Amino acid sequence: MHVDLDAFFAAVEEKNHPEYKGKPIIVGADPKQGSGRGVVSTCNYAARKLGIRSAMPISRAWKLCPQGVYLPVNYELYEQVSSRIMRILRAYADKFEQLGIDEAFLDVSQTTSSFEEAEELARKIKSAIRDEEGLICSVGIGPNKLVAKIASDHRKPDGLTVIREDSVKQFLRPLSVEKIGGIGKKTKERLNSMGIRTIGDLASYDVTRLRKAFGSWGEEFHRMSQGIDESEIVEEWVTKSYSREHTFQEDTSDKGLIQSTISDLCTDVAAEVARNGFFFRTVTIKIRYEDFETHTHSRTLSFASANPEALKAPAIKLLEPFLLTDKKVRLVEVRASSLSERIEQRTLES
Ligand code: TTP
Ligand code: MG
Repeated sequence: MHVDLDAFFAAVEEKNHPEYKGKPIIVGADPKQGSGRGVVSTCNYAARKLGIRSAMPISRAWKLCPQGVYLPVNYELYEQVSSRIMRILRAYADKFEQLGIDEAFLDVSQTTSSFEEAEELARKIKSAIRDEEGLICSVGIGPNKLVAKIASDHRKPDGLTVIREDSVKQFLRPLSVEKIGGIGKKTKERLNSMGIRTIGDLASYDVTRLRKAFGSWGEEFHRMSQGIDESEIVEEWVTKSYSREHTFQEDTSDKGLIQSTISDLCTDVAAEVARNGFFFRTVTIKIRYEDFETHTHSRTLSFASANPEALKAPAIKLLEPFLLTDKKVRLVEVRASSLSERIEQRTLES
């Protein structure tokens, strides 16, 4: 199950200020009567009706709707509301993974025994968020994370979309390729220039040609276009682990810098693991974009190690898909977990 709040920042403002109800609310940079720089973070659905969207220049939003309510981003407030919502959601999940400030994956495959039961649970979750926080969310339910996330976005606001295994292909076929997480604007344009517009186009495209164009990502795109996704829900760091994070001085899209930062963090983390007498098996990276969307991805090795290279190689690989977007990166983190105590190697003589 994937849960995503509707018009999150704007909805929090609307709830705190009943006097704004029904008006277009735009959260983001100061419009300064039309001469402001910067962009729209988000806006409510009344503003979306007028054509305003996230990431649009604020000056353009002003042109479309000078009579709207313009508010600065109060990130601290949204984060407080977010953490209360995440606490509510977590209680319904067997396994829980927060993805961004307003979205999370819930593994409910143990708690529920059918898609009908999962749907019923989703209704309960929607009511709980409405009753306790006065906010509306959309929920997607599917056989895996990929499908659930696309489904939650399908009928916003206040959506509830259930996609069973046997209707995955039919559901995905007509959708634009950019609905697939990891396919950003640039990749979408390259796909379009190859005549690939819908997920259906991608699914029926020759995989060898995709591989030539995008390397191993071509194969991954092809798998995703068929609704295949075996990635697991990554629980927050519950087990003991060692980690280091780095916030860039300025948000960056310099891939070389991001990779070398990850590599340096790996060196430090591996050294700390070794110093404390442990081996690690699980490597996790976290990446936060300029808009605070945050992703974590892990891989568990088949062997335990304290070697920095054993951390670096998978960390760099896990990072790759997150560098395909146009968004700038704010923060990266490397974590080593699934620790085991290091047993000193005995020599033959001893
Ligand atoms: P989203 O879930 O993408 O957007 P949303 O919740 O505003 O609207 P929707 O109903 O379509 O889900 O992002 C969550 C919050 O992240 C959003 O409220 C504001 C912030 N954000 C930005 O600051 N910049 C952006 O470009 C986007 C997309 C979101
Ligand atoms: Mg949202």
